[in-house]
Amino acid sequence: MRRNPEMIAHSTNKHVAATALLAALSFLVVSCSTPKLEERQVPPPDSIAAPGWAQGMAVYAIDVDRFNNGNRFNDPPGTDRRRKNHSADRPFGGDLFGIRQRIWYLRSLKINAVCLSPVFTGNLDPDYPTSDYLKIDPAFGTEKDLETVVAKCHENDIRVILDINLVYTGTEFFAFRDVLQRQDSSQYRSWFFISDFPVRRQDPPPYRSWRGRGDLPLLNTASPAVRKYLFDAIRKWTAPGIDGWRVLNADALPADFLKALREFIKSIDPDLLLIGEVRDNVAARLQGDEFDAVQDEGFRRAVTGFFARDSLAPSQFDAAIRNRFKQFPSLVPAAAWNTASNPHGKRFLSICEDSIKRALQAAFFQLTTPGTPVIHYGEEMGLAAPGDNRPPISWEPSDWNNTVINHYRNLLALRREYPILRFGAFSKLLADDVSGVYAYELRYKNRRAVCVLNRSDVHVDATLPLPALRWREKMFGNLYQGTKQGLRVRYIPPRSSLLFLQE
Ligand SMILES: [Ca+2]
Repeated sequence: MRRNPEMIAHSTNKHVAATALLAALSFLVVSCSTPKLEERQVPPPDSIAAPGWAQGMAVYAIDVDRFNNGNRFNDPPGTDRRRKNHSADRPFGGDLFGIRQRIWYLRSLKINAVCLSPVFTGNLDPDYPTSDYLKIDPAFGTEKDLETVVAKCHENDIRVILDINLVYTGTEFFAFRDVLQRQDSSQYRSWFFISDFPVRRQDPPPYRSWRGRGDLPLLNTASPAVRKYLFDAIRKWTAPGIDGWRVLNADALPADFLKALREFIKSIDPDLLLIGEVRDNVAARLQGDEFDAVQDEGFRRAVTGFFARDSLAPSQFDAAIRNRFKQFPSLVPAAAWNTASNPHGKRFLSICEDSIKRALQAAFFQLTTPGTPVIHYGEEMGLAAPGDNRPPISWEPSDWNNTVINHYRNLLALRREYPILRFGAFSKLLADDVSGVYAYELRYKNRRAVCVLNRSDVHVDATLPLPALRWREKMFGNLYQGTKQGLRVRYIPPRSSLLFLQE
């Protein structure tokens, strides 16, 4: 696949950016007190070996069933094709061909990679119990469909990352079925954690399972036969040219398995990206022997508290964000996969009680801070989800919220145009609990960008401690001249975000 020329330029200048970022983060470490919890955590290394192509990306996460139904002939039984009032527990019919049909849209958004929800047999169920890791679920399409999506995405400079659930399977998994049939004479008995025979589908089950659910038996990843089977599957699906794997619920997997998984995946191609979905304790996962990047809940918690619920004051938000940065390797900001909401739960806009302004501020922050922003399908169109119903999206532009989609398009285009928004070293400028203003600076190659957020419901003024430079504000397009006293910004609209680039 053709590499983005800017990425290559970045890798040659990585040391400069890295030094600036290290300096900024060292300052943060010195200036923050360390909570007790963090003392027990492993400190992040300075650097880990993440592929260069993954630096500075914006990722679009797709729930394959809900994204676009491109082929009605493979719709599973019980499909509910309604986009509005869709039943949460029924499939929508989305498939790989549907993704192929919308690559033009993904390209127009200027995202760099797509991350697809698990597509193996059994993964139509949103708990992703797998019954065969070696086959694509027929509801999603065929192996050829996956190959075509990968090829077409690559033609359009979009990387493809696949999700995989290695923690548990479904009871239809061939090895589990064999255990049900042959009981303790099954050659697959060691693939699970069976405490008692006979094994039946019952609750509580006589085997270890996900959250005590008998339909989701845990896989024994310590078994060499299980490892061989899973690694063979990963090798098979990596062959069409996918660019990486995101491992779901990675902190439920033993560390020695994760280390072996990394070794295996990197032996196929060191340029494959490996991401772990974890809850917390991210630094332990980023020591260079497990993941290149992690998607945790820290970012979501902080932006929800600050932008959606107003439960964090600017100074508390600042502390939460800086604490989070401390857990990541200072030289690899892309290691932090930043999501605003959980795709299986309430969407950010619904958490904001449909306040577009709050959602736009959170998106602004997500797209202008160190890390890899992960946009869940439809978020950029103003898709709301008040519950866990994973709503399908409409492809009628008249159903999209123009203010929201223009905001995302604008910011994603600015990220492409200005490397400082992807690689800039972050430092706080102002966290004013009285006015509600939070401002931060990004620095890259002796240039500065300044982001100012008014998280209040009134117009406010702010003076930012900056040298007397000339600035272009990119959201409204005005020119500003700083003075010896700093950059004075008057009458900042309620719940708005400003982006100043040094002229
Ligand atoms: Ca379909």
